This record gives sequence, structure tokens and C-alpha cells, in this order.
Amino acid sequence: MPRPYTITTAISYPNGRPHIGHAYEVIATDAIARFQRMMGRDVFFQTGTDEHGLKMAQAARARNMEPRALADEMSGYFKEMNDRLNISHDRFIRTSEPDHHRASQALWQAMEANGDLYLGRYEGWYSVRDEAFYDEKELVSGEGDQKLSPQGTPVEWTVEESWFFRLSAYQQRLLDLYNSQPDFIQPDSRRNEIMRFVEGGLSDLSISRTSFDWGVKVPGSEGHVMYVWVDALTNYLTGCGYPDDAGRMARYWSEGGDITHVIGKDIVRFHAVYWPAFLMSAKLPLPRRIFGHGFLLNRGEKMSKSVGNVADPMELADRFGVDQLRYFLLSEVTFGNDGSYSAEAIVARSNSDLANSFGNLAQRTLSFIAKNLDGRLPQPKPQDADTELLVTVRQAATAFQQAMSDLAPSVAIEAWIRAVFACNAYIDAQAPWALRKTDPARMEAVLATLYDAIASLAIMIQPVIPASATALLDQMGVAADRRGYDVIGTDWYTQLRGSGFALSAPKPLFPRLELAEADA
Ligand code: ME8
Repeated sequence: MPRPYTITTAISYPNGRPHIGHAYEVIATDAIARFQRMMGRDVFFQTGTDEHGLKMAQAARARNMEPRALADEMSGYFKEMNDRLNISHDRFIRTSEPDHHRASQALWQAMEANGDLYLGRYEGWYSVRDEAFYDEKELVSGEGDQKLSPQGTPVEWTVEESWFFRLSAYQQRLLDLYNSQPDFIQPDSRRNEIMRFVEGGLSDLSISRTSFDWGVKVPGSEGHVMYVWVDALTNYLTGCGYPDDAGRMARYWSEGGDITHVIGKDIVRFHAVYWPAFLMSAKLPLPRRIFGHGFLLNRGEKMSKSVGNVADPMELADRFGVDQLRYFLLSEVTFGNDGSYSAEAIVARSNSDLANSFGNLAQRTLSFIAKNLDGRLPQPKPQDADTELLVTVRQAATAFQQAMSDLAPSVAIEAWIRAVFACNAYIDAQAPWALRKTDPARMEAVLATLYDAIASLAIMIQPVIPASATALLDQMGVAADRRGYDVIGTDWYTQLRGSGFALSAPKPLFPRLELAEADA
């Protein structure tokens, strides 16, 4: 039984349609999940929608809808996006699902049993219209003595009964965790932020609300629903079978298990502070690592609905292609840093790497074989240059695997594209077309080397551009069960040749993309 690997994205608020930031997170996580499956791991990959809380209730009210109806509609768009982007998740969780309510209540009861919950009062400036509390320092002055929220709505000093979680008791245990597992929070910049925050002291956390009812009911406490972050974080346990399915928990959420949460930098505190504290309180295993990726900016600017620069990932996929978009996002942005996207950048990256380098390499090699050898696979007879090229490809595969294991997809892709460039340099130096008349045996040896190299490159890059890599491997006759990293560098080519496989005229994989006038 391979060692299980659990990986999750954040669950998105379905208070609007998905944007490119959501697409980015789920694509990166998908590439890692696909990679781990290729490594033979038993992967559980979960994504989904975070449907409770004030934000959802307000968004629904603004549309004159019930929160549930809004969640039904919008989570549908998130699912559609995942299908379109070729996301290989094992579960799409919706926090409105019954098993999730059960899990959240079970976690609550476990924290309560540990003596970490107490009933207190949550006090603050409250706006009924916004249904939100504000800090004193956020308020503005209205007429007379009236204080207003930053939205300009009246606020009143309000006291609400609330359950609290004794977060203050976990400061030292959290610091011990970060110190004993320096890679628990990644990248290091986020780890440092969190360390400073926790060292500064932790206040207890208000974890229930009575002012609205769109949430998971607090067990045994009429009128209280859980603060949305308590139930949201619990989604990870729900998907792993908590609390009923001990077998599933043992597999995907166990002590010492390989559990990765991929999230954006804005919510690292919830995942790296609150979440482990909840789990410690409930005496449950902790995740292995929290990776806080950066934000995607539109031409360097923050996306916002009011500026009107929020990109629709479906539109980008329709226009440029799914694999082109996946490749762009994963190669352009160093995972962990902020990154910028624009139509020009997507077109430039896709044309240079996919169309002109890899696509062209595959296309010219395969069509040459299909045409000049009638599809018969060429006979290898390696010289030094051939062996060297295959060693280069093999080393790239090793570097690729190391980088993907380290959650560094852009580094992995860099290793891959360098090997693609090496193949292009080889083809130019060996000039097989010129050998056709002068030395047909040498021509075959060169083409055989390229065939092996191209298939290996396609195998390598599957997690990033799964549909195109699959289409190419299909065309090349590489059997579905011979597409793992362990195949690279073996004698699969000789076997394929021996099987009498005949290559047909290849279909181009990556069209050259064009910019529209509107992109200027
Ligand atoms: O935070 N670039 O939901 P959400 C990259 N429901 N990533 C971005 C981004 C951008 N411009 N904007 C947002 C929530 N994200 C909670 C999570 S998890 C138990 C609950 C990322 O819909 C963001 O950082 O606001 C988060 O990881 C994810 O998208 C969902 O954001």
C-alpha cells in the first residue's frame, strides 16, 4: 500500500463567481496531486465551497435570495470551472452538506470535552445594516454624536453572547510546533509573519454567533451558530471521514500523515494558528504543512470588482486553451510569490515554450517519421551525442520530481523546458533531414533518440498540461501504464518498436496564439 498523500485547496466563498485567483490555487494543487499520483501515492485531493457565514448571508440578501439558493447557484460555477480546467479532485465538498455539519459538531464537542470552550460576551460596534462588528478605529463620525461604519451605516455598541475558544492557552504549543517543524508553514516569509504574531500573544477567539442563523448549529446551545471559520476549517476533516469513518481517517488524516493545505497568503493565520490549535484541543493529528501561495495580480494591480479588472478563468481558458493557461500560471509565478498575468504574457509564454519549442519539436520529429519512414519507428544506434541527450532528459526528470515534491512547480517546469531546448539544439545540430540522402542509418538513430526524448518530456510534464501530454503520448503509442517517471530511461522504446506500432501523421498540439487589438 503506497503512503497516502492528502492535499487540499482552501474552500472558496461562493458569494460570486470564481476568479483567476481561485483558478490559480486549484490548478497548482491539481498539478501537485497529479504528480503524487504519478509517484504511486494514494492521493486524496479535496476542494470545494465555504457556504456559511455573514458574508454569504449578506451577498444573498443583496440579491434577494436565500443563502442556500445563492450557494447552490455559485458552487455550480466553481464545479464547472474545475471540470473545465481538468482538475482531478477526489471530492468537491460543500459545507452545507450533512456530513460536514456532523463533523463540525463533533469537532466542537471534542474541544468542549477538553475544557477549551466557554460562554462569554462578544462586545463591539455593530452595524445592523451590515450585520458586522467594527473596530473603534475604523469608525467615522456622522451627524451629532452618531458613529458610522466605514460603509456609512449607523453602528451601536452591542453585546452579543458568544462561545469562546481558549486560544491563549495554545501559544507555547504552537511555537513549539513551528520550532520543531520549521517547514510546517511555507514559504519562510509566511512562517516568520506567523511566528511574530504568535509570539505577540494570543487572545481567545469568539467562535459562535447569535445575530444570524446561516451556519452550523452549536450543539446544545440554542440560538448559536458556529463562527464560519470553525466550520470552514473542519472541511478538511469531513473529507477524511471524521468522525465516523475510522478507516478513512487512518488513511488520510493520521498521526505523521502527509497532509498538505494549499491556501493563499491572506488566510495563513487561520490555517497555521487557529487550525492546529483546534486540532490539538480535539486531540486530532495535525497537517504536515501549510503552503501560503501569493496573489495573482492583473498587470501588477490588485483585482477588484469596482476597477473591473477581475479576470474570468473560463474566458481565459476558452481564449487561450486550458493547458496554455495552466502552463502559464505554473511557470510564470514562483509558487509562494505574487505574480502578474496579462493576455500578452499568456500569449508570449505559450508561444515561446509550448508552440515554438515543445510543440514544434514534437511536430517536426513525428511528421518526419510518419512521412519518411511510413510511420515505422526508426532504428536506434546510439552515438555519444544521442546518449548525452537522453542523459540530459533523464536528469531533467530527476530535477522535475525533486522540485514537484518540494512544491516548486515553476522550478520543475524550468528543468523541463531546458531539456526541451536541449532537444531543439540537438535536432538543429544533427539535422536529420539532411541525413536522409547521405546517411539514412544515422538519420534513423537521431530520430529514434528524439522519439525517446519527446515521449519522456511528455511523461514528465503530465501534471502540468495533462490533456496535451496525454494526447501526445497516445499519438506516440506509449501505453497508458507506461507513463510513470520510472519509465523514463528504460528500454520502453525498443519494446514499442518491437510491437510493430505504426505512427500516423501527428496532429499539432499547441496552435500559435494571437493577441487581439483589445489586449493592447
Ligand atoms: O478565503 N490570487 O475564500 P475565498 C491568488 N472561504 N489567490 C487568491 C486570490 C488572488 N488574487 N484571491 C483569493 C476564503 N485567493 C475562505 C477560505 S478555507 C478553510 C476557507 C485565494 O473565496 C485565497 O487566498 O476568499 C484562498 O486561498 C482562496 O483563493 C479562496 O478565497
